Amino acid sequence: MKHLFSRDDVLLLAERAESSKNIIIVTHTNPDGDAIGSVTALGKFLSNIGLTHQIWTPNRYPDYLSFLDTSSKINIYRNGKIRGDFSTEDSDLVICMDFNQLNRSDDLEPFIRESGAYKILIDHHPDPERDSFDLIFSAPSASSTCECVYNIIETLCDLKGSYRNCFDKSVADSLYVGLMTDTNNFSNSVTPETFITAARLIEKGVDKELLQHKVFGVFSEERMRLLGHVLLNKMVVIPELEAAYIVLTQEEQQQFKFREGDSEGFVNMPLNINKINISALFTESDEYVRVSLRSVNHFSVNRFSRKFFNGGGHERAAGGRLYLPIDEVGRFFEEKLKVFIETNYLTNEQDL
Ligand SMILES: [Mn+2]
Repeated sequence: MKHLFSRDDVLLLAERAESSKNIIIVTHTNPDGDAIGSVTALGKFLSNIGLTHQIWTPNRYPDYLSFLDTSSKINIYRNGKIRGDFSTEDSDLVICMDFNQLNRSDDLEPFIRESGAYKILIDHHPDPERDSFDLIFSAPSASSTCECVYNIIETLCDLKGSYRNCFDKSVADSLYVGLMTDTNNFSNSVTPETFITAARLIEKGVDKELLQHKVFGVFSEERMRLLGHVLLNKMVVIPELEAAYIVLTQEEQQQFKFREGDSEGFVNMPLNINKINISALFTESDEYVRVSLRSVNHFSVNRFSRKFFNGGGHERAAGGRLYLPIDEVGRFFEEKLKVFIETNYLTNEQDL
């Protein structure tokens, strides 16, 4: 295994954790498999070495990931209309995972920003908000935050042999789910290190077929029919821009009994069409339109999202938000895509 982070930083993280009385672990809004995988993996490892902690997510996460929360440690700040009692007042250590900008923690952001606690970031997105953290573990080359956490735990176990048996199968299960989901089942952003990590996790007892089924094989009938509906009736293909997009309204979500996580993977579907290299999914919610962007060429959806969609992420996978009526979203996307392709993208293509 290549060490992604310095031993000194890993030791500093361990010392901080060991001397903290109230550790809070936080991840991003609309948590995905890597978010839930990384917070539960780190949480279970901390429990195994005898350290208590709390885990908070800004809002609900998909039900199918709940099997990773083996000791029901995850608190949800905004669960529907009800808000939990998150506070960083008594916390001496806040660990943020799987996001690069504090605003990705949504309603938790002001608490974290104002907290006097020592703040650590563990993440794989480019350009982390460095000023907001005391210690940063950032590895944009890693497939997932779970790959970063694996690397940190392994380094720590090398340094402190007594920790070795605290890295158990349950920790490995969480990490494997993050690897599997953030790489779209080992098809994007994988490096030799990703496969080495996956192999080591399988050696720890991970049942990869079982996890694959638990994560990718538990959709509802309505979700499958919604997928059929969006591909047949909602996907708009723009061949001259090599792009396609899908707009999912709240009305359709109700019609198909939409649950958190049901649209997972939808945005990747148009990319299976020959010569379609950019894809977008727009999902209407009460307060804004959730934006997911993907590309399979040198088009930077990270920069595209930062410029027009109040978000960001990776070069080929990014998210964002739009504050527009849902029926204006398609036109907005087409317009901005044309502008971006004509200006930024073409002039900066060489340095990507
Ligand atoms: Mn991730």
